[in-house]
Amino acid sequence: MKLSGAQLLADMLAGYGVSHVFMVPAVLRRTFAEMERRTEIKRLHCHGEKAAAYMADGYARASGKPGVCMAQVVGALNLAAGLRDAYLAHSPVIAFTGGRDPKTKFRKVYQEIDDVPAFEPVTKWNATVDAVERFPDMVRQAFRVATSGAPGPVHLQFRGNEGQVDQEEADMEPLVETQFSRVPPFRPRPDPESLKALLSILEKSERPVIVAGGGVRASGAGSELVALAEALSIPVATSLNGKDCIPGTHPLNVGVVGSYSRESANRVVAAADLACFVGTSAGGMTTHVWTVPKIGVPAVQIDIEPETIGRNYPLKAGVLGDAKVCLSMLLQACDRSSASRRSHWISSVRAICDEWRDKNKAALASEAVPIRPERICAELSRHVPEDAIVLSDTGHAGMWMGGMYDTRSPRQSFLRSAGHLGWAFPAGLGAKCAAPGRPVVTFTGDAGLWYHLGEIETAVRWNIAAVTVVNNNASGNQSKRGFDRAYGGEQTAKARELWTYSKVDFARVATDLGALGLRVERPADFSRALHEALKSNRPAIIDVVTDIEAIAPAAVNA
Ligand SMILES: Cc1ncc(C[n+]2csc(CCOP(=O)(O)OP(=O)(O)O)c2C)c(N)n1
Repeated sequence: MKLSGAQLLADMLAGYGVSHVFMVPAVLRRTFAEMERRTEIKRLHCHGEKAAAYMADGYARASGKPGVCMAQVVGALNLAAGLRDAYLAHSPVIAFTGGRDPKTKFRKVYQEIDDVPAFEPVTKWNATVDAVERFPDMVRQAFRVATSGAPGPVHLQFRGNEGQVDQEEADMEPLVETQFSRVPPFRPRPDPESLKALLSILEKSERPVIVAGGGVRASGAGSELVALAEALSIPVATSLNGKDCIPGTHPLNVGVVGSYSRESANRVVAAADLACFVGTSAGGMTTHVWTVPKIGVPAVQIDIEPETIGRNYPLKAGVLGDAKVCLSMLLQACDRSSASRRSHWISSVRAICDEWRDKNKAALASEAVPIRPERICAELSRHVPEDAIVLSDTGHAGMWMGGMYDTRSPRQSFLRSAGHLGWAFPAGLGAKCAAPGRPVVTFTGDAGLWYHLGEIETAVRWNIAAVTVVNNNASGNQSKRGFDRAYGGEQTAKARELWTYSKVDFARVATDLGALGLRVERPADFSRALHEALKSNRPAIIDVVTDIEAIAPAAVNA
């Protein structure tokens, strides 16, 4: 079949089920023209390449389908910067850029450097497409790598600063392997012996805890996780990335463990006599730099990546396989009568969780003005619809939402920035593109929103009806504690210049840009604003005026 690269690429992306691409022009221009002629794919041009990458990332995490973002040669590193969070979060993002032409490279071509090495640390696969005949196999490999194993970003650089290789023609077939159009394409089954060994340790333990991570959500294994925890009476802590694997309201859920966490989860994991890691790399964030649990505590681990099993904790048993398959096999084989061994443990776990709730009750219900962030989290726990996708930025936003927010239903999704401030707002727009039928509610600080404020205009232009809640304290006050320390305990007015901003009414900014802008100054008004925003079917910014002195509790209290 004689096709241009542009025609083939448009057909293949449609074949893989891509509904939106996020980019800053000008790259693959002919491909965009062919998308319009041949497909239903929406082509969203954004105000920055990093935001485009974050939108693709939010799209990918919300749907499990690869998110596609693009940039021309001079925007390539801006796009690479945006892949860093997807890489850390194991999110299947596919990035296309324009790149150097062998006919002109090394001649000081306008805007050009060798971008390829910069993609190396933020991708699972980083490759160049130099001949149009290679489009079909390279695109298939991009989807294969992005979705398989532990998912992650992929970069293809197309020849020509704008990827003009897409103009050329060849005999090509737009063959699509739909298996790789979403995560997970494979569900590897574990070795039965290794699973048996793990189960026997689990059954014998008296104070076990499961630590569930993003691998459980990627595998769609939340219900198997909950069923196993119930069958064996094992409390579940999650990483921030795995927060939606078990509803916040489930009696066995002790909360998010680690640094951006809930104190009850850290106390339970610290008191456990066995840690069972499932779909988590047990990295620094989830273990509060390998102190919760302490290294040396008996541990077992299930993961789809062989090199993750045992990397951070010496193991009594390790199992290689898909989380959903492993958990359902454990459920089938387990001896439910062993649960009685853990009744004491479950009572003390409940007491720890109740203590946390009592301790935070006042803050969660606070009527204070300016508003306390804990109250916003409590309002969100109560009023966000059961099928919503909730996103949280990092820093303080991650601490507040990791610790204080509860999902109410297995149908609710929770997506979080893996460390980059400013990720959540554009990621929320991408999530809404991926799941237009689901409510999307993003929680961010004002410093986080500032990064990609211009994307409010993108949301208005495409009527992306995501709701963004801004914890607006006119500062990046997570940094306050650190600067207090740096200044020997007391800050000067000059010191505050390092982390405070002007007071801005983001509801007004949003209104001026054509979105729905709502400002909330009193806690009692929040739920009405949230309902109005969700009902409006428009992009909405809820600007909440909060207390600059509110600092999230530290992960571990001595
Ligand atoms: C790309 C990036 N740069 C810097 C940081 C460091 N950082 C973490 S939180 C924070 C300030 C957060 O401010 P805001 O979003 O307003 O929330 P607040 O702390 O005020 O609640 C900064 C600068 C980061 N996480 N990511």
